[in-house]
Amino acid sequence: MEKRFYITTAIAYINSPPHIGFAYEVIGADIMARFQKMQGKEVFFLTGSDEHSFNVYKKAQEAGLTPHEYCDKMVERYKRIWQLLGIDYDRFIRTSSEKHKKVVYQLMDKLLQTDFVYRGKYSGWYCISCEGFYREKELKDGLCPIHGREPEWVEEENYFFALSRFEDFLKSHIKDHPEFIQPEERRNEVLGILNSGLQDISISRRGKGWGIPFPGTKEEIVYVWVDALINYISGLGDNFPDFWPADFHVIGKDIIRFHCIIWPALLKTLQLPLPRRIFSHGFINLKGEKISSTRGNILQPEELLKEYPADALRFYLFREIPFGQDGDFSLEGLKERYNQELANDWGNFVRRIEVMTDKYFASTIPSPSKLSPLEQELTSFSKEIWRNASSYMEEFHFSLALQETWKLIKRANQYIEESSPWNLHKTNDKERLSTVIYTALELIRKIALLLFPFIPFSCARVLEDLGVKKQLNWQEAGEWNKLPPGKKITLSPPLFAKK
Ligand code: ME8
Repeated sequence: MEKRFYITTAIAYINSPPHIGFAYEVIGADIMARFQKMQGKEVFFLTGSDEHSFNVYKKAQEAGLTPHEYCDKMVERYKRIWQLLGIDYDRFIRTSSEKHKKVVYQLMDKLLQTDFVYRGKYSGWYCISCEGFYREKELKDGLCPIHGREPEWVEEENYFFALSRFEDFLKSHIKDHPEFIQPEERRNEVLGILNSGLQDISISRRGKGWGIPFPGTKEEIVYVWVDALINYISGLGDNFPDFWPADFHVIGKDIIRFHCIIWPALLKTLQLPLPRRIFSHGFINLKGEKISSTRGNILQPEELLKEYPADALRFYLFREIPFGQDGDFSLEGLKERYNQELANDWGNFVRRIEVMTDKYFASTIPSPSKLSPLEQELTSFSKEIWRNASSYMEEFHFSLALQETWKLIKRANQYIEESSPWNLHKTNDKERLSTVIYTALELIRKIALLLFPFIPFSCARVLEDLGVKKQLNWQEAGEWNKLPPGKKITLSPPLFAKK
């Protein structure tokens, strides 16, 4: 088994604070990174900021700051929110950092030495929100199909990259590596783009003093998308080339042509291995419309976190929306899932069992005796849940993994009703009572491990209550009898206060 695992998110344009749409992507990557770590992998998780965009430059000017000063402030804000949301990244790469700029410059220099780069004249439409070029037929009623804003007409002489020469290469790479672009719908979309023919792209732009100088030019800067894509290499620092290629680039569906066409073509030209997999998630919408700073319909995690714990947000997004598809964010939905599933189904179960352990066994883990058919059935049921959840996790089917885990939580609650420890206590059936409470504590341990990648704050507390060691292990979520009888547990307040 490959021991290393490298996962990245897109790097955001930081002309506005992170909205829930981008947070969704970063949480998704965090869930995968945590899951892989629990499997004993050496994980490198990269996120960061895409700073050389014109919108960033404009925002800084409006704020009366230099772009650097403006970006420093925004980056602090991003990092603070990621911390609040429990994003356990290894490095935050900034494209304005000297290290990144150096790598970009070197790679551009190398690219210039190939026969895939030539001088040419560009004229066409450009959307500054996408920082992308559009053909006339790609516009929607003359507007950018993603941002709905009017594109600029641009005419410039600059360097071109011969992207059109990569059609066959990309088609056969996608055919030979069906896992390369996920989900399948996006793979088909990329194949569609390839079938309709590629055009060469310009990779240098007339600079406005904010960008990475293009080697050998006086006034040109590296096209911001080429600059940004290289973060996946520069962000590794000394871990390049050991961690390259990336196991997963996690991105939104609006930027697949940059990641699935331009990036692999650049890498191929630079004689570097291609990323193993690119996973594209869908959009978070508000009342059916994509949340975006350009559209101004923003929902900020900062606001939501005043009302709900980070775990609630993390849970809601991934329980509600299959990663890969679009989904609507609703405050009612968040509240309902929080109250019903987190507070009632899961939080109450934990609380009840901890209280009973305290009451019946002075908070000491009891010793189980002979398992009844009820516990035997529960053992095999939970093994099956673990197996299913494991394969769903590998494939980014997070909502299905949670669905499985919820089956176990429901079953666990049912088990307590069926075996009614309070009656066993009344009739002084110590043997049965020990077995039931031990089984219930084991269920908590297993479920908390299954849920840890999703709701790490509360699960860390539960596992700590049970004395589970810090080095969390996914395998152990599939095993029984891990809790040592005789050890004390901690009785904590309820996990989730009802709203
Ligand atoms: O595209 N729902 O930056 P960005 C889900 N800088 N995901 C969303 C979303 C929504 N409503 N809105 C945005 C860029 N995203 C470039 C990336 S990578 C080398 C350079 C996602 O700030 C979007 O799809 O516009 C992208 O993956 C990420 O947020 C950053 O978007």
